[in-house]
Amino acid sequence: MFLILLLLPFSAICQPVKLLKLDWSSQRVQTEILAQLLARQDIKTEVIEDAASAQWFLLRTGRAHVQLEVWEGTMAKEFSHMVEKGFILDAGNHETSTREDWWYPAYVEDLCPGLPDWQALYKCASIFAEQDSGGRGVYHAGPWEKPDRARIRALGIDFVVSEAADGNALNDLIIEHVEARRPLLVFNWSPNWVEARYSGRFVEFPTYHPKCEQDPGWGLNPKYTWDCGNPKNAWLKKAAHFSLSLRADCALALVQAVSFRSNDIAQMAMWVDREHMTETAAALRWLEANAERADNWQSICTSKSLKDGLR
Ligand code: TMO
Repeated sequence: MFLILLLLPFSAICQPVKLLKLDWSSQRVQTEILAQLLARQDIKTEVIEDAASAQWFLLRTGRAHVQLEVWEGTMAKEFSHMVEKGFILDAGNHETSTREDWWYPAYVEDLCPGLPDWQALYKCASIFAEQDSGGRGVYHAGPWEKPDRARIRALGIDFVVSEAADGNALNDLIIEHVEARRPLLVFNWSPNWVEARYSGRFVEFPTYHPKCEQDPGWGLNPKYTWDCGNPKNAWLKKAAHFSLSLRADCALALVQAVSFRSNDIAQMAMWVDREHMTETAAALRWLEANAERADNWQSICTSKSLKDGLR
């Protein structure tokens, strides 16, 4: 027994698994769920809270080990780069597709005929004008997405960007505008709580292509990049620091096994953002309602093939 303990890599026994808890609700609830599942396997965890913009630095330097919601629309580029460099592992996809882009409540279509086609925005930018926008339309961005100002320039639409500080601020904007039936163009994503409460649509920009980000010659505008929308039917992945593969426990296998579906993710956001449940309470509620799935994921920790793999 003694000998076995000595032979196991020191760091793999002693280091807690550091879970990144970022700045939107479903990700925060998922992180709490994973903390519970790891605790049930006697694996120590530590929760590292930060903004999404800090995640790549934290993962690269091993200050964080797991990020459970990597969204293709806003994070694919850094994620792929980090996987290529070997800093992180692609720990698999959730069973959902995703979208992140400019969104408006359905009643806006009466005021701006032609939507969801983005070209409608040429004619009706002014309905999105606000007090200090000098007659130009305002697009409300969050702290996550890609260069919206570059997209506005490349497509030649008459908009300015206003940045909300965080997800709560965006949620408040959506609620206020919808309740007053005022025009709104805002960053939104799916799955999220919004689609369960309000009807609305994403603006259909020119279809995404990786070249749109890199090659000015690609697309409508020969001079600029970003003349496209974000990907539709995009993936949602889990990222794990490479060191998880060196651990003598089931931490990595468990992260690989965990998979949430659209309705799980929308429900988590609804509980926290609209029903004001704490993240921990939401995590426990999800676990209670989905005990069988959680047990299934955890069964990886007792499976023979995993034990053999670790030997
Ligand atoms: C990363 N997010 C889901 C907020 O777009």
